[in-house]
Amino acid sequence: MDERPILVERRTGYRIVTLNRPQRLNAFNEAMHVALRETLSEAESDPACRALLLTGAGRGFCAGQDLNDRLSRAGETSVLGGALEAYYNPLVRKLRALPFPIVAAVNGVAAGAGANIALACDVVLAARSASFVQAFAKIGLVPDSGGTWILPRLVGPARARALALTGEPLPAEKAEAWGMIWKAVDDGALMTEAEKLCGEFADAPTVGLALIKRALDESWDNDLEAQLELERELQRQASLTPDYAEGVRAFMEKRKPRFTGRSDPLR
Ligand code: T3D
Repeated sequence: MDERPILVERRTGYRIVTLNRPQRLNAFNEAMHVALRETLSEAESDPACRALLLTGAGRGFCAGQDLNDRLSRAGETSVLGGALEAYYNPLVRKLRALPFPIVAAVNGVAAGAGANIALACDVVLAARSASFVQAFAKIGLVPDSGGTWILPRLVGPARARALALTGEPLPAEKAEAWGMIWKAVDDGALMTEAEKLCGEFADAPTVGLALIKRALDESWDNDLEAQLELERELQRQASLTPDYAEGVRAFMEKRKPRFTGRSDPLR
């Protein structure tokens, strides 16, 4: 068995990143956090990487924090906060800010921070057998990794409250019906569908997609006036990319565009 906590497979234009602690349902320990951080930074600095697929090894996606690391020998628990500041919060910020789409392929249970890290990705596909569990309330904690921010925005306040307060698992199909994820797919089709999507993103106008991510994220804090201003500015930036020129040319010539994903402005 491969002992590395994060596995990376390079494909043309994208990378598959696998959380790899299957015996603990891919729960996070420090080594996994550090390896994931390095993996995301490497992907970000590689201009050939234009999308990323995040999934889990074995039967789970991720069970959040490894609780073995939270119990001392004396049977006492630890005071928390430090790990959020050092690892979980930077991870969520990074996933939201990466300048290309992140597809989560949720292959099994996603619990605690594992659920909210999946929801921080741009497009969430889940196997029909998967479920999402805001497990925090069951152990006396508060949803973290952005859960209290993103859940009400995705499913509305009533459902977010009940999910967070009960810690009840939400099956993938219901998550799709509630608008919490993009799609629930047959278990056997999950990776094929997720890779197909990443392949499409890898051929897409990457800078434009990064600007779309930014526009949607910033919209939560903006009124309409501010958002219209932001759209004007981001559209200006998008229009300077070679991919915009190529997109219009390809449309007029009735052919498939060949996007480079580059940002160098036209002169
Ligand atoms: O710094 C901080 O600590 C703050 C940050 C907090 C972030 C958080 O994520 S807090 C929430 C932590 N996560 C949980 O509370 C979830 C705990 N796990 C579960 O509730 C259940 O395991 C699941 C609902 C995820 C899945 O249930 P099930 O029945 O499919 O599997 P299982 O039998 O419970 O688990 C399989 C194995 O994985 C089992 O080990 P074993 O008995 O086969 O040796 C289980 O102990 C282990 N496992 C599952 N989750 C964790 C874990 N081991 C350590 N930590 C876990 N989180």
